[in-house]
Amino acid sequence: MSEPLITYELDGNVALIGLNRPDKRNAINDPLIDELRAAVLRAHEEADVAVLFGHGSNFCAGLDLAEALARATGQIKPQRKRRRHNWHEVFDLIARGPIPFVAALHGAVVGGGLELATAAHVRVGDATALFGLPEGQRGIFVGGGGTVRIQRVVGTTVMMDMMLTGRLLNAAEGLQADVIRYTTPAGEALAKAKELAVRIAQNSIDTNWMIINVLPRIHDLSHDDGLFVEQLNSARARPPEAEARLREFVDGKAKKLQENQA
Ligand code: 1HE
Repeated sequence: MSEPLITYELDGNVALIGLNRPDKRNAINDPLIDELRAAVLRAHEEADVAVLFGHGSNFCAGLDLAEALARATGQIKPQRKRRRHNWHEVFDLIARGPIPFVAALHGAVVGGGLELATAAHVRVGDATALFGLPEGQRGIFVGGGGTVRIQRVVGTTVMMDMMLTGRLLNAAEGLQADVIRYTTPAGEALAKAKELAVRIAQNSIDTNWMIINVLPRIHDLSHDDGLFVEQLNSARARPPEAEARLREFVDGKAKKLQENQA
């Protein structure tokens, strides 16, 4: 049997999802997207947080260019019916699903690899990480949600520069542009991502859901509609768990916030 294109492991309440096509630098083809979809849905069922990482020396080289060529030359037939782009579907399952995702990034994080990374909610990059959007050099355009997601993370100016000049950002530049929020020495991104995932898993599941689903939607609303949606959600945040957690603080038994420093 051939190796899976995606590895999956449940470590306590954290799912570890690994891109596993290192000989092709974890380039994303249709079978890999299908396996990623299955892993994400499984994590939704049984984990409270998931970590996304790449096996081998890179996170992900983006779109499988050989498959893209086969499609462009008609060797892969287009589907008879129009349907939602499979990357949009799967990346949205990550970005707007029931659980937060932490991405551990190293080596090349380019094109669709960066689109996938920005579907995650917290991103860690090690010292080897390089972020880029080489679509211009390949004669194609971003298609995995990057115009929406990457543009919101780094802003139009940075994204346009990355796309027009093909410039790669290193870890320090990625940190400055908010592509990542944490950097580590080489080889340590996954350990840091796991540590953050364990910490995130200690939050209320309900609040985590609101953070990843309500916050980005409010970002897209007007001031007035945003405050309205905030009120609907904050009024709803009073499950028995909230009462227990509030009581824990009032009784002086809650963990000190200072323990959460990066
Ligand atoms: C690939 C791919 C790929 C590597 N599709 N096969 N993405 C890109 O434009 C990035 C293309 N890749 C690279 O620039 C480099 O491979 C890397 C910088 C990522 C890594 O370099 P290196 O020297 O470690 O590896 P390599 O020798 O270039 O590649 C090793 C093998 O992986 C080789 O195959 P082999 O059979 O000859 O060993 C490569 O062909 C293969 N490989 N990357 C297919 N991307 C929905 S829109 C999204 C738009 C995009 O993502 S555009 C960006 C596409």
